[in-house]
Amino acid sequence: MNLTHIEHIGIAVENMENAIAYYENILGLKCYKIEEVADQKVKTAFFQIGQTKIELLESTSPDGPVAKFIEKKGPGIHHIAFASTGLQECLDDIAEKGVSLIDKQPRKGAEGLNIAFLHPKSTLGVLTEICEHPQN
Ligand code: CMX
Repeated sequence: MNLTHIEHIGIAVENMENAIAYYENILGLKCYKIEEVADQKVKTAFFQIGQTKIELLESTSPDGPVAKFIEKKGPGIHHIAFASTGLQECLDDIAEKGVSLIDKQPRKGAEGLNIAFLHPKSTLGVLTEICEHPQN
């Protein structure tokens, strides 16, 4: 098990344009990329801060996970993503310890990362993502 740092924090937003304006004009960060992840039914926007990114998430469909999250809990922190080296090994280790995995195997996420989610019911209510740069 080798987690190295917080890769990003995912934040569910209702309106991407307003959210980008807040991060740029109030906090002085710069949005360096907007990317749609079709299979997750989200549009994402990224800001770098140190080794970590902020990932804004706007749903592209009323039945997507981010739309459902906002409906239940309102906008706000949606997930935390840890960078790892050896993602499959991490997942096997976590599963062996009894935590339920949403993704048993890595899949492709935004920014070309290999990613997998752990179920929030198994992780003290925090949707947790483990990710890995493809070259690791
Ligand atoms: N954080 C904490 N709890 C969450 C949650 C989140 N982000 N999303 C859902 N939940 C909770 C709900 O509140 C609900 O709890 P209760 O039963 O106590 O009400 C429970 O999980 C089930 O929620 P649901 O709305 O019925 O949704 P589903 O069970 O259909 O799906 C989940 C929940 C986590 C399995 C699903 O959202 C998922 O697979 N998420 C991973 C993928 C994802 O979130 N993609 C978007 C981001 C993509 C990206 O970053 O690129």
